[in-house]
Amino acid sequence: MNSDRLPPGQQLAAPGKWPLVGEREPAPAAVDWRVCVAGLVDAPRSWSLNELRELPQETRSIDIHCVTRWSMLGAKFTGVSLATLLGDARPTTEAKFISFVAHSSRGHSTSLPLEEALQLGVFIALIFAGAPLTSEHGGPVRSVTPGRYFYKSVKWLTGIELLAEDRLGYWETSAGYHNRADPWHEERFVASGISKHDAARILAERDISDRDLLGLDGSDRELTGLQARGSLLRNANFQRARLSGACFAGANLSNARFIDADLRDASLTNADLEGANFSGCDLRGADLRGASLFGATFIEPGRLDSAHAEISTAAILDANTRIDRVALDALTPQQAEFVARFLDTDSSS
Ligand SMILES: Nc1nc2c(c(=O)[nH]1)N[C@H]1C(S)=C(S)[C@@H](COP(=O)(O)O)O[C@H]1N2
Ligand SMILES: [Mo]
Repeated sequence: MNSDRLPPGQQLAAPGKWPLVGEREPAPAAVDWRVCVAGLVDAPRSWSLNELRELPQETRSIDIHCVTRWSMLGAKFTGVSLATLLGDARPTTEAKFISFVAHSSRGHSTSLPLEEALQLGVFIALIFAGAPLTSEHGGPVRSVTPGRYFYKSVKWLTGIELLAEDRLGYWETSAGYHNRADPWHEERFVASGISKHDAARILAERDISDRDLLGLDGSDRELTGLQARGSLLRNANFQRARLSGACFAGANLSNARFIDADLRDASLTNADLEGANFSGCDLRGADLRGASLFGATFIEPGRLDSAHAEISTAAILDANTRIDRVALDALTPQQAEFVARFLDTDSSS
């Protein structure tokens, strides 16, 4: 059905549910919200919301793909094309990159090559599904970049800056997100800077708490009781690793792979498990309370239709596996249905 519109490794979010990702609110707003275009342009200028509404509006149906593996197809946004704004501001010939800056407490931004932004048809959205964009989803105005992971679409847009050199955005610098972000090529994260040899040395210490180890390869290792409290392990590979009794409390394991790993009695409390893959992983006695589960996988989606899911593709859970029932809201319906079978009502807090 929609499989030709779903890039590799993505799953549909629950129908009608638009997950909230990243910052939840803008910085306290000035009364008069303006979007300005500045930097390498002939005519720097800014628009109030009313002035934006007076420009030619377009409505576009966009397939949203979040790097944490949920997708929402056919999201209807209405707003002004970037080309319209740049037609007025006129980038100089030196302008090669464009940065979209949010009015947010962490000064969030993201960037694109200018030519690519125009080719992709970036636009500035004020309306979602016929109603003003809600604040949590970037209202009053956000950028929308079709054809890229959704972190290339900034919420609470106030600044558009034309640049000669690229200026990496928030996720691209602080989280190792890939700067090209093409979902069809799964450009989620930059490659790990840690060699397999260094990974072995680091893991031999048995305590990697609070360390930044993006993309660490711990596959096939004997890591029983590993201490990884608060460590940054986005995109880490723990395929088939023996991790029973390990502690990942508060760790960032976004998009980490635990396929066929042994996580019995491990603690993953308050961990960021967005997009993590637990197919075939033994989670008996594991504690996932307080963890964020957007886009997490517990059973390979392809196997869900068959009544007899192959055992190797499904996580192993039991009544001692601790997962907050509310956290299931972040899963796709199929994943939630699979996990819910194992939760007895007493163990969900
Ligand atoms: N200002 C701002 N914009 C942002 C983010 C953020 O944290 N702050 N997160 C990005 C990411 S990673 C995603 S997936 C989308 C999420 O938008 P949503 O919360 O409306 O789904 O916003 C993007 N734009
Ligand atoms: Mo995202």
